[in-house]
Amino acid sequence: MSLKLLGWDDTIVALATPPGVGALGIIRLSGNKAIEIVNRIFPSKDLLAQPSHTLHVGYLKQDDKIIDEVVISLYKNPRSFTGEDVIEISCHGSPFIHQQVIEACLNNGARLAKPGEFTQRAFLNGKLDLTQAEAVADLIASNTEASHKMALNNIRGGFSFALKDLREQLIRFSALIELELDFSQEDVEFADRSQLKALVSNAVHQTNQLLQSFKLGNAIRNGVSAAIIGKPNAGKSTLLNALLNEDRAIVSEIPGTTRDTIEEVINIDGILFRLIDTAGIRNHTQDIIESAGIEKSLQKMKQADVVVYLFDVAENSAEDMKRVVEELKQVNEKFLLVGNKVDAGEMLFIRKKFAEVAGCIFISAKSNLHLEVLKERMVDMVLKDKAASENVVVTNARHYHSLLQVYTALKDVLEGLENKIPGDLLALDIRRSLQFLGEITGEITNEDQLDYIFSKFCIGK
Ligand SMILES: Nc1nc2c(ncn2[C@@H]2O[C@H](COP(=O)(O)OP(=O)(O)OP(=O)(O)O)[C@@H](O)[C@H]2O)c(=O)[nH]1
Ligand SMILES: [Mg+2]
Repeated sequence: MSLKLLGWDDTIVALATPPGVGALGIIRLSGNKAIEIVNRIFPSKDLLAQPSHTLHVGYLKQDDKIIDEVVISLYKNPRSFTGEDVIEISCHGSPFIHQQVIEACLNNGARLAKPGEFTQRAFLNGKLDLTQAEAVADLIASNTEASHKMALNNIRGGFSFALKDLREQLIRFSALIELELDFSQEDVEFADRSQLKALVSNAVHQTNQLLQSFKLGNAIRNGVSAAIIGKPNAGKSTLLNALLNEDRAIVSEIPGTTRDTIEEVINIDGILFRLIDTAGIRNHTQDIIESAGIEKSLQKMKQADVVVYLFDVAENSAEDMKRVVEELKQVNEKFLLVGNKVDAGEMLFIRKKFAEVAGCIFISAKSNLHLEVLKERMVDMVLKDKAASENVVVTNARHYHSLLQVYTALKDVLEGLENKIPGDLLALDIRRSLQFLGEITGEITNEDQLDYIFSKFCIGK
């Protein structure tokens, strides 16, 4: 279908900055009439005669009425974000002015952009691949330093790079196999089967790492749940308050103070943790379903990404803690053992007491002691998967599902190689994995998929 039929030869306009009052607002136009349209409402200069990548100060006028004094940035195709002629009008940040400027553009032949249409044009003009385009959406949505960094890395092509590498390896493999098919009468083998096997195992390994990184990507994007678990009076609510720096949960010396779970979000080193304070759990299994609150605590402990098990260092022995470790391992492998109330005892003595319990950290929630160590360990726990993924992180559910299919197809290839299946069947499985890889980077797409992806953007992007 031609771009014209799709409406791609229109010139589009939208507010590119958040709506509302601000110091500045930017209105963006893209399309082959962008310069002409703005030229009609910008009498100070002939914009059509100006070179690309230039700035122009002057008044915007509609019917001889001044709208605002503005700065115009001019980009000529193909050296622009969308690959088309692009004009950005920086005006003062009042919604009234924005509306007037956009209306003036509409009156002179532009139309309002659909959500994500600027980025979609950039993609269609080969300025971005699909993973990079999606990273633009992530970048806009990112609200922590870590997710911001990750989205930027994707825009620069970090993820695409890893996929391209994988694709090249596969294409090489499939070329050798297809070559064999051409000579099927002669019954020759160009592709050294053991070499091929090594290549595919490597690709399976790489895909698996990318899949693993999704968990981390998700954690950075959506936050990590951290359940604070422990016996009544261990100081769980005190810890929640200390980490939040506010008196959120009720603290008292009466065991069983917290009856229901309380959730609050904090940002540690750019990762959002959803802290969950729970009702205290009595340690012995026979009275474990003591109340609905405890039942809920256990539920939270199972579901949590990280379990912070808090215990009172004076009230528990090393033997108690070893038992707890065994029980925790059954429920959720990802736990931190945290001894609380060290302010009430002698640090040296406490360390010695729990020397046999591996990986314990000691804090005082009430006196704010060693909370930094705890935070560090919580972050470490989340980032543990990261080492394996070599910094390339899959953050997008669509990529994850395509990668999963690549992984399955590659496993089929490997199995085929082991069972010495004929080359034409092998070639089919390879092509299948190449197809799924192509879907991620946008080399193979269908229109529905594109519309879906870009509709999730906001207008002006
Ligand atoms: N000395 C000392 N006391 C603490 C510390 N942390 C908590 N406490 C005290 O321990 C008591 C229980 O604290 P909470 O935070 O209510 O304990 P919890 O684990 O939430 O208890 P439940 O909600 O009943 O399960 C309170 O009197 C706190 O002041 C600490 O680090 N040192
Ligand atoms: Mg409590």
